[in-house]
Amino acid sequence: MLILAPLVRVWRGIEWGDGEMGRWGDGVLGVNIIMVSKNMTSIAAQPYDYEVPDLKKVALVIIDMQRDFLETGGFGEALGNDLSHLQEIVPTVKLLLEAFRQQQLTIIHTIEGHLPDLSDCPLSKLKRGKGTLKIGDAGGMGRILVLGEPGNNIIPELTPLPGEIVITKPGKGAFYATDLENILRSHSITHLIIGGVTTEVCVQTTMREANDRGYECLLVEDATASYFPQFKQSTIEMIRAQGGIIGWTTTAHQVLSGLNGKSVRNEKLIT
Ligand code: C5J
Repeated sequence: MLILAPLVRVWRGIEWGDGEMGRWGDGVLGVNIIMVSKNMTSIAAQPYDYEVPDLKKVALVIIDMQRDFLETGGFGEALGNDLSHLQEIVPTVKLLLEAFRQQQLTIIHTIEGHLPDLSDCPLSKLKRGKGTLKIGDAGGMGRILVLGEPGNNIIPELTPLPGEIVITKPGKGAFYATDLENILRSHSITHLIIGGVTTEVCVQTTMREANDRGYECLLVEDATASYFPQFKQSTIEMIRAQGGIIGWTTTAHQVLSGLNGKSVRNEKLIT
């Protein structure tokens, strides 16, 4: 669509087929040509709105919503953590998941876990921690953080459906020693909407890895949690500081409003 407009903030870019490229800038005196992408989705966010040029390019990435981190008998509890902060976000993550399923958008789940012989677990990781149980030990839900064990599965409320991508990862970041980057490229994904646990460990590591690879990342504040609320808060603040140095943050409500084409800013929900 071609619009002639007087002095305004303008999109200086070009649009083609299924995408566009450009940047916002101040209009000069006179007439500006604004190229508006037909498919643009805008989500109210901090430090400023998050724009998705085409929903085909976005993926919901749900990090490590595993029984090992959220349920008793798992890794999180063995490390002496209070699980309630993580359990609180389950309905919100489910809401996002269902919205993405309804709109048939790309969904990626990740699982942190190791091979049964622990050959993919560095000694440093194995030795670290002062918990009652270590990685590979027999816990209340099978061997701690070992792939295929009951406790290593995603919690039943968020079980992936056939067709949804599941990345198993030996590290904290979802890019390290996984196929994630190839999968994103093959799906032409450029924008990641991220939730899951824990905010300052696997979520933040993944977001930083993604940012360095050129992905536009939006963290959903009420769909992520830490065993330590102050770490969650600090992570949110450091991600969006300095004009969004790592990316954007928003709320699930604002993601859903944006996906429905009615970008709503609910300041009360923004932390
Ligand atoms: C941790 C994770 N915290 N998924 N893993 O060890 O954040």
